[in-house]
Amino acid sequence: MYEPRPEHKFTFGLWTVGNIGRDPFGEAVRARLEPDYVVHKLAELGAYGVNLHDEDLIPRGTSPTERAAILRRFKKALEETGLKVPMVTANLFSDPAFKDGALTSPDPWVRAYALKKSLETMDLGAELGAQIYVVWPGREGAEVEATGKAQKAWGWFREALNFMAAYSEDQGYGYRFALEPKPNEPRGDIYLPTVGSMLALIGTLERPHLFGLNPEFAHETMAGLNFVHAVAQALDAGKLFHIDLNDQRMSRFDQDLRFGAENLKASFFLVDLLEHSGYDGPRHFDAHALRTEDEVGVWAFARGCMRTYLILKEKARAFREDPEVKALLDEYYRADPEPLALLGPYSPEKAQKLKALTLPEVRRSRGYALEALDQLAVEHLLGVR
Ligand code: 3MF
Ligand code: MG
Ligand code: MG
Ligand code: MG
Repeated sequence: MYEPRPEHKFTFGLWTVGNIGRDPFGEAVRARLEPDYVVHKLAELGAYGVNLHDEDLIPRGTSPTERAAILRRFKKALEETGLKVPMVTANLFSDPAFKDGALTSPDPWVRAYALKKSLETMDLGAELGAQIYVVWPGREGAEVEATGKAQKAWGWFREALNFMAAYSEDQGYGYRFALEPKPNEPRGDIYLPTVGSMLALIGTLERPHLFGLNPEFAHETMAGLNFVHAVAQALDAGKLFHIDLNDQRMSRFDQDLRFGAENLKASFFLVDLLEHSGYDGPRHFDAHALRTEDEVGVWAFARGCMRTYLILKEKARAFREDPEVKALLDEYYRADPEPLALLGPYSPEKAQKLKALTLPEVRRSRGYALEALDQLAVEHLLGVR
């Protein structure tokens, strides 16, 4: 039971299981894993796919002949295992050139270079069959306000996204672009900090239908926001194009913990939401093994992410089918026809009737039975129901 299989659509980034455990204070603790080796290991574990930044596969400065050799080896591993590459993304954060922004650098040389890198990553992804292109604007932010850059950054970012979408159309690549918000780290502040701010930006683009979200559990959580609500809003807008699953303690540095390692209850309601929403995209884990781990720990981490998801999926199903839960929810959403007739689209008659409405006193004193409902969720999670 709870065995991951390709139809569950679990994916990992090369950079996640391949994370060598560097942190701002300490050196690498694990050796680099070859991409084709990662592909074979992930396939053994039951994953569906592997995602990558351009540089995870093709390090900066690789010659065209070396590039071809790397790609041959990688594609062979994909063919041997059946693993897919659903998503690619450009690394617009590691190169020193990007220290004051990539697509929103004040230096047009750097902006042009970041755009070139993005186009080349789209070419690479197309060769590998990717359909989703993630943009994480991790260096598009600031520590110093005195430049006034916050007034220009949106325009530069918008221009770049418009260019990329036009290029994708021109080449017939068919990408859907998934924008990934994060409030901070590595910049003091990042310009597009939340799901809501990304959604607002999409409405200002030339091809809004090609743009959606790649929300990440850790990113909303580190700012103390509710990730389940953020995903629900993205779904409501028809904009959940991809998702980064991991875990995180609130108001700490970027932790990228194993899925479900910290906020079990929020993870439970997230899986509940995803599984009942009709979302059929990849369930991508953007996390990595703790720095304490060797390679054995890396695969335990990867298997743990997927198993926890599947366990929570089963728990969510049982919770929704529990007759006591159903009865409480029926009561919670019970809707009297009288007020219902006054809601919905505007009409002058409804407005008149609304003004004559008196709220029955019992609507003030009633209880919503949420203590009982929440306790049922807790008991399902604890495995006693
Ligand atoms: C940083 C991130 C990134 C993005 C990735 C694009 C390195 O906190 O989450 O991971 O997810 O660059 O998907
Ligand atoms: Mg992250
Ligand atoms: Mg991270
Ligand atoms: Mg991420």
